[in-house]
Amino acid sequence: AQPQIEAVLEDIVHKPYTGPEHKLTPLVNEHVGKYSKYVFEPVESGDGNWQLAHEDGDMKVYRRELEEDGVVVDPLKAQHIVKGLSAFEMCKYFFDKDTRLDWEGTVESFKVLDKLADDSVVFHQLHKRVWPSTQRETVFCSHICMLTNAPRPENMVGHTWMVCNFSMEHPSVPITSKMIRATLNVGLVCQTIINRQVEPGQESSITRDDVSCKIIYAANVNPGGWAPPSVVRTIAKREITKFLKKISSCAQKAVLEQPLTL
Ligand code: 16H
Repeated sequence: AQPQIEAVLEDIVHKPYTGPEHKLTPLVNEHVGKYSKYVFEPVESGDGNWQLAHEDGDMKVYRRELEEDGVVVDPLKAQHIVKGLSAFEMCKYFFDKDTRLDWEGTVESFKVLDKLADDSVVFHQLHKRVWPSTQRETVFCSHICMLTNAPRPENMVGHTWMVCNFSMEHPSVPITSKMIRATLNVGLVCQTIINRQVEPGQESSITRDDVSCKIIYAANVNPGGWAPPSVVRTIAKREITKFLKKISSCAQKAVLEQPLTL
């Protein structure tokens, strides 16, 4: 089945949410192009290296144990299903910096370095120090877009949305010896699932009670320096689980009083 899956993933195309193009458009396209395919590579039927690390209700967290130069860089992938909101609403909420600190437990503070367009922003983040290791910082570009031709789960309505966050360098924040520069590539892909039959043309009758958001979250983290493997693995599993739970409940609350946007 592998060549077939590859052919399907090859067809995925991303469309900018708002545009216009900017100086980092080629870099964004390169990352989103690669990551949008990577996120959909199946964990269950793949090369067998993915292990289920944690399961809690609809949430599943998988990891592949991997070390580079002695540093743990385990790829992580998670799936979750969140009731009462759409794919667009979830991605919008994850992308929105103004509510980030409501759910983001790993960040102490952040700064916008560059607003490239409404759909692309560069950030500098200071992460909370994990005792006893050195504090981490990150510089990354965050981009929100729609994916076309992505594999559709059963009972999906509307479009596939994605937020892609990838580490980059920025002249205004050189690497210093005070902190360790960690690097991450993250993809959050969301699709709306409907739990009742809707006749074609009746889409406007869909309400919040009818929908759930299916999330696939993939993260490749390099802590940027040696830390005890067991510590990194424990923290990674704990933080990705906490993150999924927290952002799900915060996003559900945030959209509660608003009309559904599919
Ligand atoms: O995606 C998450 N947060 C985003 C919004 O703040 C930013 C993130 C990002 C940050 C920097 C660069 C690119 C992307 O996307 C939620 C993150 C959830 C945590 C995932 C697992 C973290 C594993 C940490 C292991 C580090 C060990 C530290 C050494 C002791």
